[in-house]
Amino acid sequence: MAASVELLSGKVIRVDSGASQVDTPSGVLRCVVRGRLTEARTQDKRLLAVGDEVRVRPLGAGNGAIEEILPRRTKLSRRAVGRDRREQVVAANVDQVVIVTSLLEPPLNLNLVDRYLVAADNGGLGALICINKIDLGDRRPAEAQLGSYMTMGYGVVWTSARTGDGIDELKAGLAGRTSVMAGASGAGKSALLNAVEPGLALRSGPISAATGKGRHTTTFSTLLPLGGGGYVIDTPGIREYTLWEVDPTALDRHFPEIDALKGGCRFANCTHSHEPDCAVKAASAAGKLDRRRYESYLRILGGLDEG
Ligand SMILES: Nc1nc2c(ncn2[C@@H]2O[C@H](COP(=O)(O)OP(=O)(O)OP(=O)(O)O)[C@@H](O)[C@H]2O)c(=O)[nH]1
Ligand SMILES: [Mg+2]
Ligand SMILES: [Zn+2]
Repeated sequence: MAASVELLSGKVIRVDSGASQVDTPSGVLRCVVRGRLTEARTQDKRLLAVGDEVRVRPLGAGNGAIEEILPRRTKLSRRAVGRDRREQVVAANVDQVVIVTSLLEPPLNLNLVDRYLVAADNGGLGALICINKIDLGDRRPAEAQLGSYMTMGYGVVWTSARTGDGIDELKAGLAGRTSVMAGASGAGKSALLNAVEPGLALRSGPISAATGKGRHTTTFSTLLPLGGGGYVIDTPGIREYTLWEVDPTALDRHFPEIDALKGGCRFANCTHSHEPDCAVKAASAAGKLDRRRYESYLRILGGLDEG
């Protein structure tokens, strides 16, 4: 009788339609997913996500079969783009999202930062805001805009992958935990990781002179171990980020400064958009609430209503 082969514990480091890569105590294995598992989780666009903890049956010659996907501690999800509107898990079992936006080229995008902050909070993740490419211009106007985030307690790091400014701070923010880098294409996610850890040698590419946007240089999410401990997931930049399963009546919970005001609204289920006697709207009109953040809230709320 053949001895039963023990299953290995592994971590998914890359997801591919054919075979995914799983880091196990026996090295990185190319793995297929067992057929019976593919029947479950039909809600997900993909069954597996980078960062998933799995149990693998080794098949020899560097191959394996994923027998079990362990429950996810946390996840960063979005709604898939295009026709397929199912959930897409961008990363599983991560502790924080590092939201990268460049100061310039492409321009600062705080509305995207706000979306990611909501997604992070909704998925049980921390967040670190990273303003990159500070070598390209005056950062003072951006500092004024970021002030309200710092007041709310969000960490903000100012970096230049080119000059090395702020890289030690980013490195300290990544150490010892699992992070996912997120943001627009061309913001410098891969360049930052190369600056933090030159051995990674990730591809980083110029933005388009014609559109001023990135060219989607990174095409796969990959989980990378960090020398000082911890992991980081580099992801492909996105064009749009549509939230997944955020309850419109609870969106305000993900905006700490709006959440703090809503007790003064006439209606307990106020969405702070059209209702009378809304304390949030009043605070915005009186200049007591960052107007741009309030507009960002309303824009996200409008998108959620589309369903
Ligand atoms: N001046 C300047 N350029 C930078 C900086 N960081 C990145 N870049 C440049 O910006 C371009 C885009 O960088 P990437 O690292 O490929 O950006 P990305 O966010 O990984 O983009 P995708 O993989 O497409 O999502 C490259 O030409 C980088 O050299 C920076 O701090 N300053
Ligand atoms: Mg990249
Ligand atoms: Zn209200």
